[in-house]
Amino acid sequence: MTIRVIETTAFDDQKPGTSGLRKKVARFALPHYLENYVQSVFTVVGDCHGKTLVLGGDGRFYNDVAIQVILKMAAAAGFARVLVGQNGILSTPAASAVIREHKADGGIILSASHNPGGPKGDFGIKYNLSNGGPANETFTDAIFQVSKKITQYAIEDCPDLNIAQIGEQTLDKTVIEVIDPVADYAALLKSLFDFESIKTLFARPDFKMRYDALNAVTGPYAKRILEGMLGAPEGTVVNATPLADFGGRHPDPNPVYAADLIRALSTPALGLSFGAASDGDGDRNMVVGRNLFISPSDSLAVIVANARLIPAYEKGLAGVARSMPTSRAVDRVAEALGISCYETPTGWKFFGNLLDAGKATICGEESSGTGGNHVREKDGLWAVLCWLSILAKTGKHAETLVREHWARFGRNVYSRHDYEGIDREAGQTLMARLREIAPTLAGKCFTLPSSHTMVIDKADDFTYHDPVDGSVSEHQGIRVFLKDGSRIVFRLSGTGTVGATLRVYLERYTDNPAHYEEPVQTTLKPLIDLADQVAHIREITGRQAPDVIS
Ligand code: VG1
Ligand code: CO
Repeated sequence: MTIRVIETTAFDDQKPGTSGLRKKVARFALPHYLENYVQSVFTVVGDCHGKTLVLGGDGRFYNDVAIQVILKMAAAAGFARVLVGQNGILSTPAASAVIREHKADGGIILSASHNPGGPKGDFGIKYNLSNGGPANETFTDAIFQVSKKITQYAIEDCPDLNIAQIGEQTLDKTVIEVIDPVADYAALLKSLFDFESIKTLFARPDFKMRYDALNAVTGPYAKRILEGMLGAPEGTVVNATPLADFGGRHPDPNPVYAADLIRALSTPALGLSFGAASDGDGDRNMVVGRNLFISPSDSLAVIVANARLIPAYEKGLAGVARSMPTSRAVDRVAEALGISCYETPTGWKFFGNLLDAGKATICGEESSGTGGNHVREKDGLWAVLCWLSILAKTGKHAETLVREHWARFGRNVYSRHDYEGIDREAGQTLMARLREIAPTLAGKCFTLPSSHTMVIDKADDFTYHDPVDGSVSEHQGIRVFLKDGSRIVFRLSGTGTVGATLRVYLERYTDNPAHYEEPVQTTLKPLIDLADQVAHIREITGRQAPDVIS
């Protein structure tokens, strides 16, 4: 076998964002673009001899091409073994599970997650460390530094490998092991939950579930686990075949892109009682009750409040963590349970240290991400199994559990407004201006179009001090706290690939039951108006309204 060393020139835009490097497929397909990045990752890994790498992706367009390139580069780098998902498939949580189960040194996950796919869509690549979690900022910064100076990369000169059959083969001195993408992950979930109890739920005549895999990677996982192991009727999982372009859909499980599912749960003739969906790479989840979209922040709080009903957590939780923009509903539960609640920046990589150190057992984000300490990624199907366990043990419907939760803890009414693909400079101007005025906002009184007045208590730019390794992450979002306990957060997305995406997170706490059934956007109207007054969103972005409200 010959290793070819290819001369290359560096690209200046290979800086990983919130979750790996994401670009349009056309950019990734440029000569040397993918190879430069992969070589930069291997350079930061160091001497790869004797090491084991896990490799797989969400099956989106370009997954098959990239898998072959990476296998050949991994062999050239000297890895002892590469565990690759059959046909190049591994969901993000399954990749994390495989890394941990096989004590691999790291893993490459090919995905742009919730971003659209297809030839005109997005592609992405992410490196995870030996704990199964996304590489930390020190590691991703190092990749970027190397990528700016790279001059050559090494690749085996050989035909493409057959990765359709499970089993081992060798490429030069590297063992390439094609693995069943579902097996390790399914076994791990089985060890955490009471599958017999969930089976009785599926046998109940008043329980009917729909799981929408959005034509993305979770289809085969959900089919095998829900319909195979848990006895859900065939047809429970819909859109179950992963498609390279997700069937033209946006694989993001939120009320806009999974509107069908929400409608189905409001259609009595279908007889559905519980709905769930996941994203492109299977780490996100959305849960829906009858006539009720359950906000991810509330879902996290309900899971934590009822965690003792799940075998893996029956002895209680060490602590919980949420990303800063996530609503503070879970904080109230943590307080009632007498456990710590950590607040981290956006992105799963910040939870890794807390999970490794045993400080947190369950973590969550407002963007439909929830996960436990069984892996180091958020985990869509795991979250759904948490819900199914709780439904099975309590015998209650999801919407009842949520309403009982509000009655006990009050409701953190919550919404996120996204302004997608705005002008990059406009986005930066808006944030820079906010950062500048934040220290002057305390005590300021704003009169809204409704004549309602609101007083700001304090505002800042969130800085995270990692309690485990002492690292500091600055500029993680502008937080505006109101005197009445409400909060607005502003930040720019780190996963978009076109212009800039402004995210505005709105949260208002109420323990007045009269508000519980009011439309969320109505309850939040004063905050929506205030956000525009403080940040001049319409004026600076030229947009009159958000593109996506979740
Ligand atoms: C978004 C979400 C964030 C999530 C990240 C990766 O990041 O807000 O909570 O961790 O996507 O999720 P951003 O920077 O665009 O706000 V996934 O499922 O796309 O890997
Ligand atoms: Co995802």
